[in-house]
Amino acid sequence: MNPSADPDTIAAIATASGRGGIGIVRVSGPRAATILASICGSIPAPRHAHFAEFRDPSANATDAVIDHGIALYFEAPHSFTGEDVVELQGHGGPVVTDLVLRCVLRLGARPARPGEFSERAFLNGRLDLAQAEAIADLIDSATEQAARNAMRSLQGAFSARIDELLQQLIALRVYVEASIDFSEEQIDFLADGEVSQRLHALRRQLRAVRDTARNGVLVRDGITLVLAGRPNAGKSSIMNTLAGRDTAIVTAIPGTTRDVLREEIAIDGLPLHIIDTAGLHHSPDAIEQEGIRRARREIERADHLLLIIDSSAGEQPVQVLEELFSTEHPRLPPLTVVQNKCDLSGLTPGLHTGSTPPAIAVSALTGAGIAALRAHLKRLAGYHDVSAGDFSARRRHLDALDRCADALDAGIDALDAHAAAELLAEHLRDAQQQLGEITGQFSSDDLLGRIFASFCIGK
Ligand SMILES: Nc1nc2c(ncn2[C@@H]2O[C@H](COP(=O)(O)OP(=O)(O)OP(=O)(O)O)[C@@H](O)[C@H]2O)c(=O)[nH]1
Ligand SMILES: [Mg+2]
Repeated sequence: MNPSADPDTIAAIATASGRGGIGIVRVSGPRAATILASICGSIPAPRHAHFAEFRDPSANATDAVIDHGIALYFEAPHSFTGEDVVELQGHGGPVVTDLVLRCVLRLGARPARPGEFSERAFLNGRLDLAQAEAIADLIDSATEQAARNAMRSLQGAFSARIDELLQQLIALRVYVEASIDFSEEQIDFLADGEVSQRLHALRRQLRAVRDTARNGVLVRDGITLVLAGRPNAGKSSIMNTLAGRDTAIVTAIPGTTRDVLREEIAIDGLPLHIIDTAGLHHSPDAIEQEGIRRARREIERADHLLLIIDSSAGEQPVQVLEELFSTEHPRLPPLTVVQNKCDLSGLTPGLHTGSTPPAIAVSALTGAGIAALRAHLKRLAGYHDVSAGDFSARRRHLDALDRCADALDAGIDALDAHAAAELLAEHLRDAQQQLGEITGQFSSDDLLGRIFASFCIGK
């Protein structure tokens, strides 16, 4: 039998590509132990580090030893994937690690797809979907807060909150379904206030979980902020001040910035993707025109727009807005006016409450008002500083929580309208289905495919 016909054993290099101290080839599936025996000569005791030569059985005697290092064997089901897993920890060079991997593949494994180890861990019940996603989020974390949140989700903090909601929802469903079965007593069942009370309590808890999850999404993804305005208003100066470094060139010459510049910063754990753009005006210059076109494209995609105006030149927010955007931008993102150069204009630095859109006076030169701008950015994102109860979450989870909330609301309406118990039961079933999508109880293959495809290979 051709061993490579066995589709169930997967292998991949689990360490980052390039040179390093150690390179790990990971194998999972029914042939893992046999492959290990072929390469190392024996199967070491499970979960014991075993120093061995890694031999290629198909090579001639002089070239047989391709590396040496630590072999680890995790016997099913006590492994990450729940299957037999082998790790060959050799020297971390791209060529030597690849030699080991190729040898493993020749012995009957096939290359793993991105995320396939985690997918198997999920399918074998070693972790739920939200936890599996947290692994990818932990690896991709751009800030310390994001990493801490992802670790909490991986440990099950998010899943535990979802399970808590699920248990209550299931208990409520049982109660309502029972009222259908005993239909003569149906009116009493639903009208005694118990169902309504529990539904509302569930709705409140769901809102609390959603708030924390939304913060988790913010910590993971951040918000995109575009700085735009007329030439010379101080856009690049504000970007540099927010970033704390001289990323953009600043000069007194209007039209200094011509291309789109990007900077990543974090305000108390909230990632901000800041985009500095060319000053908007009617320019005959072809390069500037292209810069302005790009600026407008970024504005359309942004989560928030900071309209920078030069308050010392007497620019009025409404006037600038009309001039720059009235014809060409039917749909602007939410925006804040930043009245820059308040050191020259004499405006009091800080947030000026009561104006629409909100306006903040700052000086990129002296730093006055910048703290207020940072605080404002946090507030408008709806971000709260990360606390110990937080966890990482994704947009997908928020959508599922929202659909669950809609289903519960529909249930509350049905109850208030004295609709048939069957209708309420149907809404509750729908709500449970939505929650189940988060942890993967009700996920379609299609969804799973999309989620795990975004992982890295070897994870
Ligand atoms: N006094 C004062 N000068 C400032 C302030 N902010 C920026 N400037 C000056 O204004 C000029 C233009 O600043 P930039 O940051 O290059 O302005 P910009 O909006 O990026 O300009 P373009 O890229 O040309 O569109 C520079 O000479 C800055 O030093 C401020 O708050 N106070
Ligand atoms: Mg500039």
